[in-house]
This record gives sequence, structure tokens and C-alpha cells, in this order.
Amino acid sequence: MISLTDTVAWGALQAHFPRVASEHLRDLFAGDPDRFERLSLRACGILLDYSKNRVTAETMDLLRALACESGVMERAHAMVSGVRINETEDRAVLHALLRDSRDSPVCKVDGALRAGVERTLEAMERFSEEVRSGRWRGHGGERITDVVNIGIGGSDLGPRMVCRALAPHADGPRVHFVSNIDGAHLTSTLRGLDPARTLFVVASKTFTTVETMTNAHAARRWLLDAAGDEAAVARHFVAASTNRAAVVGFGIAPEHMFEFEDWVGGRYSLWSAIGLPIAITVGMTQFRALLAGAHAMDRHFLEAPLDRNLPVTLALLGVWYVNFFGAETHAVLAYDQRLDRFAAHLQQLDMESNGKRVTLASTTVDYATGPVVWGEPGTGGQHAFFQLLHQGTRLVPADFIVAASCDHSLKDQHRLLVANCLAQTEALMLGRSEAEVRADLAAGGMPLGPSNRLASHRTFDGNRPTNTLMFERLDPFTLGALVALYEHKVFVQGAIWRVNSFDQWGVELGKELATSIARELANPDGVRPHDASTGGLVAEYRRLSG
Ligand code: G6Q
Repeated sequence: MISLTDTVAWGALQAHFPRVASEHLRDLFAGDPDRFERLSLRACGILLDYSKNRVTAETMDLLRALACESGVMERAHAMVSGVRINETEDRAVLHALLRDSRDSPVCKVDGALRAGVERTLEAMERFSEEVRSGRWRGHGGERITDVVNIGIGGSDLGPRMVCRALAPHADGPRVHFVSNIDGAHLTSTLRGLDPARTLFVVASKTFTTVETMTNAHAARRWLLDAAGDEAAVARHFVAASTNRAAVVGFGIAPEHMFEFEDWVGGRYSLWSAIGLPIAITVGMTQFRALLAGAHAMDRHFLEAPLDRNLPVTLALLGVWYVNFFGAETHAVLAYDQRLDRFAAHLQQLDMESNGKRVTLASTTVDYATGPVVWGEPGTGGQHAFFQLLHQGTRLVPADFIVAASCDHSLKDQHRLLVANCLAQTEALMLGRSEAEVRADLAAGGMPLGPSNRLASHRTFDGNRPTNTLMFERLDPFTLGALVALYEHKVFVQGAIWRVNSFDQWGVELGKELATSIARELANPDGVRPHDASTGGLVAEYRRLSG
């Protein structure tokens, strides 16, 4: 197989790049009054305006040719047909099945798999309703008021992000999330909670993850210190996992284990039993609406032609900036306080999926792959890092995300929020030329001397690319569609970069070393030779900790 950089489509993009790189977005807009209409798409209630990108119609055609030459959609159809596309772990990748519709399915898989998904959803529905209605009681007969999800990585970030985003819909017990091995996380979360009214969800695909199991055992001790009876564990702990034996070994009854399968990757698992805290706090109807939104996006992704396809378009624009403009990062700027964990979720989704340098053919890439993904909700960022976005030396492509309507009563503030979002993308695109700055300064009465000094500081180059994603409101359906949109974006990029987006070997080495260093920190005689830095730090820890 020829290398990606030797493909016809790649060569054509390389030849095309200098022409586009020298164009200013201001001129592209001036030369085409229909640019917004031509370069915007709608699906599942989401508008994607990608007109403020440094592309022409030809660029998009060439990028789509790259997707075709890379067999992106063939791979997508293989994924939803249950082909083991996660080759390095020999697993299928079927998170789309978790949200598939029985009436109009997109996955072509065995009925038994589908039935298993439905069984888990029904079990989640029964259990979440019991907890929400108060029929489920703690060991002492008290109603549950607080649910603590203990999990990390994919067993934390997705459900945590969704619970925060859907907070206006929450009418069940309060949910809390504990992930860090740092005991401060569990301690501060449990402070103020009543063991008699607290339910723990131990969320772990493997049920072996050190952080999760350590926190789960500490939580178990906290409960038993108060309850004084081992039998309390069965009323205050449930699990979302694939590892039945370990769950039962912990003291959780098998009927209180919510199962999923190994074809659900951690960072794609919020749609599975890992979503239990979501179902408990907002109810199963809303959880099913979240799944329906994701399903609608799955269908759109699989069926829309490439030039109308939102995930494909977002992915190709990302490839354009990473591989041709040399962008190192990608910002996700949600103008929505409720999406304050959205960038964190996308960080894992994107960076754990495509932060790879070896292809599926086991060759080392000679091109860049996944960017550093980062972001904060607007408008806070405007008063912090936006300076660099506007006037720094780096190109940082960014996605702006905003809902037209809000669920609170401060409508004027929401209008201001939207105004800020639109103003930023306009400013990043247009910039402000030195001539305009000079004219402004002169109009304000500034003499020529100071004006000469200040003008360049106050000039904005513009030409900084952004996508805007706008929808009516952040309801469960739209959130589901939005998350699935990014899942498929990441999939498309992984397919183009030829990496396996579904493994995560890169997290293993640090885990291994932490286990052995933990033993050394506990036992001074067990120290093995280290490099000078690590050895020095082990010694310093000993000295400081006594
Ligand atoms: C995600 C990764 C990883 C995983 C955590 C937790 O895709 O696989 O983040 O979710 O390591 O694993 P467990 O759910 O097995 O505890």
C-alpha cells in the first residue's frame, strides 16, 4: 500500500495549498456573497457554518477526494457491520449499536447483540426509576439523595460531561463524580454526604483500574464505618462493567451489575451502562432522547453524501489545518457554561483516538496526526487566552458552539453570550488592518507620534479559521447528536491518517511504572535503579514525607 503522502489526492492538495494559503478570508467573502449558503450545512438540528475557513470550493472537492481515496466510508460501514476494525485489540467497534433504532437500524449485526443492548437499557430503566421514585432504599430504609459515580477516563468524562450539560433537566438524585486517585477527590466529594442516603455506581469496563478500585474500596469502608454491616454494600453499590466475576467479588449482587460488551470503547461508552448516572439524574426518557440524537447523527454520517456530511466536513477541515497549514492544536469553544466539560471529553475522544504515530499497517507515519485539543467555555476564555488566538504567531483553528435559546430566565444575558460568540468569529476572520486602526486613532484625536507607535499593536491580521455550530437549544437530543458528530469526525480523521482510533496503548507504560514506583515508595528496601532524575525524586519524596 502506498503511503498517504504519495496518494493522488494528497499530491493534489499539496499543489493546491499555496494558492489558498495566500488568500485572505476577507477577500474570499468579498468575492462570493453566497459563501455562507454554499459553505454551511444542517443536520439533526445543528447548523455547521464552515464558511469562515481558509478553503475554496476546490479545496473541499480535493479534501473529499482524499476521503474517498482513503476508503473512509467503506471503513464506516465495516464498523457498523461489526467488523473487527479495532485490529490491535481484535475487537469490533459498535457504539452505534448502543443507540441504534429498532425500526430503522443502521447497524448490521446479529439479533443477539441487539437484544443484549435492549436488555441493559431495560435494566437501567427499571433501576433508575426505582432510585428516582424512592422505591429503592438504602440499608437503613432511607431514600437515596446522592449518587456517586466512581470511574475514570471513559468511565467518567462522558457521563460527567452529559450530567453537567443536562443539569436543567435533572429531577432525580444529585450526582457526583470521583475519578482521581488523589484521596482529596473522594474525601471532598463525600464530605457532607450521608452514607445512609448515598448510592455508589462503580463504573469500570474492566473492574481492575487502580484508581477506580482504590476509590471504590475506600468508599466501601466509608459506608461500612457508618452502617456497621457488610450487607449494606448490596444496597449502596451497583456497577457498570463487563467483568461479572470481579463485580460479584466486590460484594455487588449480579442483578445490580449493568453490563456492556468489549466492543464498547471506554471513550465511546457514555451510551452504554456507563450512562447509568445520567439515567438516574435526568430519567430514562431523557437518556433515550440523548441516544436518539446520537442515532440521528449516525444515520446522517452513514447516509449523507460527503459534500452534505457534517462529521466528514469537520474532519476534512481538521486534516487541512493539521497536515497542510501545520496547525498543532484545535480549540473547542462552547459558548455554554453547561458544556464546561465538553472540551475535556473531546480531549480524550480525539487525543486518545488519534494521538498515534504508527499506522494499522505497523509503519511509522511521515505526517502529523491528531492535534492537541483544548478549550474552555465562552466568554471566560475571551479574557484569558483569546489574545493569542487573535494576535499570536500560531494558527489555532477553532470550533465555536452555541445554542440560540437558553433554559434559564436571563434571556438578555443569553443574547449577549450569543453576540460574543458571533463577534469573536467575525473578528478572527476579518481582523482589523493597520490603515483602519490609524483612521480610528486619528478620529479619536490621537496625534501622529503615539498613533505610529500604537498602530501595529492594535492591528489584527484576521484570516483565522473557525467553524460555528449553532442549534436551537441544548436538549438531550441535540447533545447526543453533537457528541456523535465529534465521534465520527475523529473516526474519519483516524481513517485518513490510517491509525487505529480505538486502541490506547500509549497509556500503558506510565501505568506500569506507577505500580512499581508505588511499591518502592511504600517500601524503602525495594528501590530499583532509576535514571538520576526519577531516583532523585523518589529520595526527595522520602525525605519530605518522613
Ligand atoms: C478509554 C480508555 C480509558 C478507560 C479508563 C477506565 O477509551 O480505554 O480511558 O476508559 O482507563 O477503564 P475502566 O472502565 O476499565 O476502568
